[in-house]
Amino acid sequence: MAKTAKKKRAAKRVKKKAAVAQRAAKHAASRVPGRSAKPATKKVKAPRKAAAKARSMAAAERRAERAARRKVRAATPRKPAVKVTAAAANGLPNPSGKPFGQAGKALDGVKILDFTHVQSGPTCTQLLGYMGADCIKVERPGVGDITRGQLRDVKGQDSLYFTMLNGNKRSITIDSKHPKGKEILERLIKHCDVLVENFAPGALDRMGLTWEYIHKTNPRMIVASVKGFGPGPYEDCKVYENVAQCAGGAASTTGFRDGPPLVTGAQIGDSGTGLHLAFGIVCALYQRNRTGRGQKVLCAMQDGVLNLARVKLRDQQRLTHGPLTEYSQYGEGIPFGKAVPRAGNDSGGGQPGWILKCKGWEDDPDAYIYFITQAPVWGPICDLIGKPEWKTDPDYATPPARLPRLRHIFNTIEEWTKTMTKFEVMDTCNKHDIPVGPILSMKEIAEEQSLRDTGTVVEVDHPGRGKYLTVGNPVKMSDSITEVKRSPLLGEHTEEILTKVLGYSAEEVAGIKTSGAITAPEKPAKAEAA
Ligand code: CAO
Repeated sequence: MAKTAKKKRAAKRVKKKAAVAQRAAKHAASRVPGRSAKPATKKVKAPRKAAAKARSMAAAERRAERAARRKVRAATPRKPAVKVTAAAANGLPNPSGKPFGQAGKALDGVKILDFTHVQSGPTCTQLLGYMGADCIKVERPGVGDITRGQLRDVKGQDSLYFTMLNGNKRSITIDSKHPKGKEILERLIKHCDVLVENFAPGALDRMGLTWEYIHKTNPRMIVASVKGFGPGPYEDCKVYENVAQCAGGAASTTGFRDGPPLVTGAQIGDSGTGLHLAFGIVCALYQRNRTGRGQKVLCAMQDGVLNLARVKLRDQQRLTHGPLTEYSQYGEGIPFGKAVPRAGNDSGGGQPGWILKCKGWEDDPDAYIYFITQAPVWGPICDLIGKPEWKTDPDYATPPARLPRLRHIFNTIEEWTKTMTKFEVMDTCNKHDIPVGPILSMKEIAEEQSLRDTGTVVEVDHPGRGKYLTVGNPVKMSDSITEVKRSPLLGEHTEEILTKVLGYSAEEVAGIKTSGAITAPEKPAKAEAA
């Protein structure tokens, strides 16, 4: 009853407002265009009675108009009222009024149960951490991620291998095979959004953490895994970086034609697959917004490497239609075999390139520059290297004419680059839009101020080992600013997570400690690695 009365009053208010608006509109329409809306200073006063009569006639007219409109409305079928605003159309909240960079981070609120170790998985979760996710890294009591002790440079301290891949995470130690440990893990599964792991095939199942169990415990949980191979003949194999580089087609296409296959220093198998997995996780989180449920996300390292080496699969198919003319082997008259050959430093694209010596190359192994003879800047290249006649010489003037002569062309350019340092070549060429790249040593990169300024190279302070350099977030976002935090000590956040995240009482924590589920066994489970 009260509601109906309220509704009636509200309807009345709306009608009244509409009438006022209508009067205002009529008044505006009756004004002579261009004239001020101000009333004229001299008003002709109408006699009172006449004015009252006019007003009541006008009111009667309006009543009649309203009644007519009501009739029309009643006869017209109603459309559902749709309130369209820019934000509501996408189901999004209104745009934040906070300044960019002060509205939190992209993955704020996302909770990651981080079961990763070594490199591929930790790369993925560190990136998610950089984006604001809360990464809870589960490690074996007393042992932790094996990389804590690998390639140690400071005695007794976490290695750079570990610290540079595990920033922006919290560490909890749990023996996942201990009954109490399993109970803690169950709480973590209920609490988190994503479980990320890169154990050997079958290891997670052997812990009892099967997809069926996880999905039943928390249907919203996304289970993301890195494995060496996808389903198939090698699915049960353990895989490390270089195995993936070889199995993914990178090694057979890297190196020089007359040398063995080569692996590359960039960790395309581990870090590359970690990146792919991070992409899959974010997509699964997005899809979960619609479906409400989690899913399995799998990235095989072989697949990740192949994805990065896809230009070589392109060339494999081109090979069936003839020689690969941009490979210097073509210019040298060496026939192609059945598979894509190693192309040395040939540029992978349609613009020929090579690595050339610069001043000081005799003593400095990195005094080189990558030089691309991009077609549109062929003229300036000829002028710079003192071969202006090549601009019109039919043997050099066009890209197809140059292909069989690439070795000679690059040798000639090198005579010029050897007269300058790599940075001088860079400066000179950039003035003419010629694409070149100095071969930067890791020392030069570590000291490069511009990389520090952008947060790509970051110095972090660690309580055990002191200051170290790490690679910050390579993805820069204007509204999600990355703050790089040091890696956690082994089990640094165990108590904090048990009490503040999982709600265990102090007595319960004491019980868990004595149970052996979070503490190191008497004897270390594994000898410290080299
Ligand atoms: N509590 C108790 N046990 C734990 C534990 C914890 N918190 N964390 C790990 N373990 C156990 C696992 O359950 C497993 O035990 P079982 O084999 O008895 O079930 C054991 O530790 C070893 O795990 P693993 O087989 O994954 O580790 P590994 O060192 O033997 O192999 C690797 C390492 C990388 C080759 C393998 O994990 C793998 O192939 N992963 C997938 C591919 C991958 O990510 N490779 C990238 C490596 S980076 O170069």
